[in-house]
Amino acid sequence: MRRGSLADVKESVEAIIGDVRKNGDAALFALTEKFDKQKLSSLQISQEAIDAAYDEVDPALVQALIEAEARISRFHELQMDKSLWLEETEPGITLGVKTTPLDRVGAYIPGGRAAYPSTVLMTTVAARVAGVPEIVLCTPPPVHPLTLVALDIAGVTEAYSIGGAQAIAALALGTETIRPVQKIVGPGNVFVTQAKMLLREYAEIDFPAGPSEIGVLADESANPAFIAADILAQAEHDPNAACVLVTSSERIAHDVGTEIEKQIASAPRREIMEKALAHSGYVIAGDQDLAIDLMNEIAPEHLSIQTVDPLATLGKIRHAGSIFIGPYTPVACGDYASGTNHVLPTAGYAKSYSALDVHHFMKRSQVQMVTRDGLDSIGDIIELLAGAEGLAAHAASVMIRRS
Ligand code: HSO
Ligand code: ZN
Repeated sequence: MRRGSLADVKESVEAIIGDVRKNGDAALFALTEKFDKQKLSSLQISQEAIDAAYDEVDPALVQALIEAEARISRFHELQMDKSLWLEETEPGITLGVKTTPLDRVGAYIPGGRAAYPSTVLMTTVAARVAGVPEIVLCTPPPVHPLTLVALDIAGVTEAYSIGGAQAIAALALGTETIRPVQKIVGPGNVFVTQAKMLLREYAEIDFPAGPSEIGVLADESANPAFIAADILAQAEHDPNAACVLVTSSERIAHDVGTEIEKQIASAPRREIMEKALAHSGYVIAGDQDLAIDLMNEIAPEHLSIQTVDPLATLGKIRHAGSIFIGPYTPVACGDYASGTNHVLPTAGYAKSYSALDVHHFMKRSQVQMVTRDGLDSIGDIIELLAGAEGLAAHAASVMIRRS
């Protein structure tokens, strides 16, 4: 995503937000008819519709989703902090952190050409493992049966068939039917992303996520056919996807190019790939350290490390959404089934944002408990600093306890 492209849709998104704010559910029905060409009888997806979806989905696919969900759950459980820790940091002063899940969050799942049941799992399982009791999902109609099965397996508590900026507005502001959420996560097109950015006053968001990206760091030891396959897997996502190979080896750059030509010839999504490749490319760096510096500058959404000592390379990486190490770790592992999350910052935002995880759905309260003796050990400092700030009542709240 060009960061500037959000600005192009700002006015239209503001109009949609204004409409939802003013007209609530009525705006959602009308906008769904206008943009999705669907006349909805209700906004909420019923449990009957979800149950019926199982009959339309290949049982092997249901099983695949169940197994992916189990791995995603396990990895996200590993991220959990203690819900409360307390430590006596000095005599009479006990400090700690209490971690609490958010009460109600929203996940946006894009619709359109493809169904992404894997994204349903990624956004909502992380919230469920974090302990969020109310997980709301929005996705544009018509909703694919696989999406319905996935949201059931993930443990979503409410689902609505609305998409676009209007879905984000409904989640952030609330309507007659949809109560507002505290945070909205999940990928979307520029309209969705712009709506998320504009509504941050009402609901926190994960991060801006645009078209997919892959950066590959490779040296002489890499397998060009594997690299080409990973590049094409990213390129097939979106005509705006971006793929960059940075290597210290001219031969590898050449061989990856040849492999891409070979593999793309029979690829079903060749047209999309070609558009993505048209603004992708490779860089031959003078040495491996320069290659790593450049990759840190790019801060790709996905980073594939194909070097002779990949863990040494990993040590030097500072910015990447998710990192895939060694020849047998295609990015697709993290897209679907290893358990890591595939909702990741793009467009260089990996410099300042983290991959979606349980921490996005939790907040921390700091806790302290001070005894009379403990208060004596810091009382003078408080009284002095409060006096210097002209806040006599602050000082008095300590003095009254010490006298
Ligand atoms: N690579 C995409 C996620 C995805 N891949 C969904 C397949 N399905 C962005 O991380
Ligand atoms: Zn993917």
